Amino acid sequence: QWNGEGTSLNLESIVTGRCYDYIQTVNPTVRNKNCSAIWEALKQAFVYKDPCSVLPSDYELLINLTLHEIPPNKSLFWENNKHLVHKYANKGLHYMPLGDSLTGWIVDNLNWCGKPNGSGIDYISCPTTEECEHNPVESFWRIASVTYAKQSSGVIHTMLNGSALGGAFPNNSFFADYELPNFQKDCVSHFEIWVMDDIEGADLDSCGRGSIKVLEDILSSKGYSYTCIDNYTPVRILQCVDFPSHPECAIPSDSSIIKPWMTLFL
Ligand code: ENP
Repeated sequence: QWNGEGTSLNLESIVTGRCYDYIQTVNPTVRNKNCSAIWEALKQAFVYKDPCSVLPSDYELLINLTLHEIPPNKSLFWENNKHLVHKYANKGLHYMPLGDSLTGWIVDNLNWCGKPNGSGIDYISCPTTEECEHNPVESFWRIASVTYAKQSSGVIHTMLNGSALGGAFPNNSFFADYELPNFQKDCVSHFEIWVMDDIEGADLDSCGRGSIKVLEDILSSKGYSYTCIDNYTPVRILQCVDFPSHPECAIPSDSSIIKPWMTLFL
């Protein structure tokens, strides 16, 4: 019936299992979460409901039950580079994007929607956001994004894709629509923007031009200070793991990279 994929099979087991895994092994600083209540809160938001009538507010209980501190300076926002962001974030150890917080972790990459009859869950198909805005997955990420931005403090990091066709800072993105408007001015000290081109991609956007300029102007108009860095080296090195022989990833062989301490071994 719908154009999107149906509910992920074994959703209850995956969500509940991810929840226990998160609090016991991924991020044990998060304690005292009730994983069965968390599943029930997700279920009540969509099961037996019309999949085009689920609102962000239907997830309030779920958000409250999964909430924990996002450490200052550890928030990481992004568009169009999910894989790279999560490699760099390293399951919340290096940075904590929404997908590495308990709220995002339990449903990342999953799909879910209801139907008014039968089992109450549609495993065949779910509406896309083009078909209807108020679908269960879109509404979940909207309230999760707003809450995450409100909780974020200190230096806010943002990783954007300078090779993305729609622009590194696209219109109508979660970052533009639900996160940027919800930062708490008093809690945010600075923004750091990393514009990462794909290793084999075009340099379409970079600091100070195109859609990044639009983002920079929005931050300035809101009174935030920011730094913008093109192809931030630590992340570039991580990209090069997948392209070891690409010229872009060559390590200079001349003496300019020989540090004084290295001469001890020469
Ligand atoms: P996409 O389209 O590259 O990737 C969406 C995929 O990442 C979906 O599989 C989704 O899981 C998962 N995901 C993880 N975190 C988010 C998220 N946070 N979000 C929507 N999907 C998320 O990413 P988008 O749609 O452009 O979203 C990027 C946004 O995430 C940025 O605003 C960033 O700052 C934010 P599922 O369950 O849908 O299969 C917020 C919205 O953190």
